[in-house]
Amino acid sequence: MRFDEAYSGNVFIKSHPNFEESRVVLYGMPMDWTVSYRPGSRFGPTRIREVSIGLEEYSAYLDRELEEVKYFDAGDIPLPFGNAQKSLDEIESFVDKVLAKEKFPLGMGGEHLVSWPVFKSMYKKYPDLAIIHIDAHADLRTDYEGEPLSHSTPIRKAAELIGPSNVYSFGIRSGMKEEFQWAKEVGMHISKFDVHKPLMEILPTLSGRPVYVTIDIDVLDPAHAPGTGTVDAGGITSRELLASIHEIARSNVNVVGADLVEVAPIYDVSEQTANTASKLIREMILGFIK
Ligand SMILES: [Mn+2]
Repeated sequence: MRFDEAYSGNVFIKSHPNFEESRVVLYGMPMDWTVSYRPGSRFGPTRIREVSIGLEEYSAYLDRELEEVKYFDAGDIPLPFGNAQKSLDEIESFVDKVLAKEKFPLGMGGEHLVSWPVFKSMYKKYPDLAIIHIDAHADLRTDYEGEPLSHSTPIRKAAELIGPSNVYSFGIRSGMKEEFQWAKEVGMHISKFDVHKPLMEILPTLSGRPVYVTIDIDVLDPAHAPGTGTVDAGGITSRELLASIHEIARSNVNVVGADLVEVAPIYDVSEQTANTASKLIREMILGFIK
């Protein structure tokens, strides 16, 4: 992982070769060693980059072209296989460096636990940070079979770090009864099932706030995104997710970083998940960077 030259593997379409000149740093977090169900998301970032070659450089939604935003693809952070804590520490120190350079971190997972060290890093820089979390799962467990470093715990950790009233979850349709009860007790916002409509109501209340956006691809219905570890029926369409990204882009919140996680190419038989993810990344670049 170097900042002074681009990743030698495939890079996301149109990424800029120079780190210093770039506004955004795109990076992969190829970790899937705490998942409770199907592994494979460590290969997500690579596949998202590879299929990005099929994207148009122009966004008809935002009337912008990738040429208009300089972003540097730093490649995947080299992580020690099987060592969750050390991997998370590596991610945190990487994002610390990106933020020290005043760049916008745009991460690709990997399982959702990779967002936890990013939240920590963001919160150090932005003490009034809010998090917009778009996901099928609440991710509010304290542990999974006794293990607190699990892909089912990152939002609980985030809520405990930045305060539950600063975390806003959307699209949630799966979790333990206790997770929903805990959110209610501590005053954390959870919108069940839908994303776009509740987002439109919440966004004005976050006006001017620094906001980190974390998107788990499994918020999409398995019909739209089968290539993920923990599929869950009854999700939203890719059209609603795109509209939600655009709603955030058009709002007055100050998006300071974002990620897209849990793309697992081995379950993605016709590659619609990776192709969708790559379009989502394009829209995040063009929408979140003013
Ligand atoms: Mn998740």
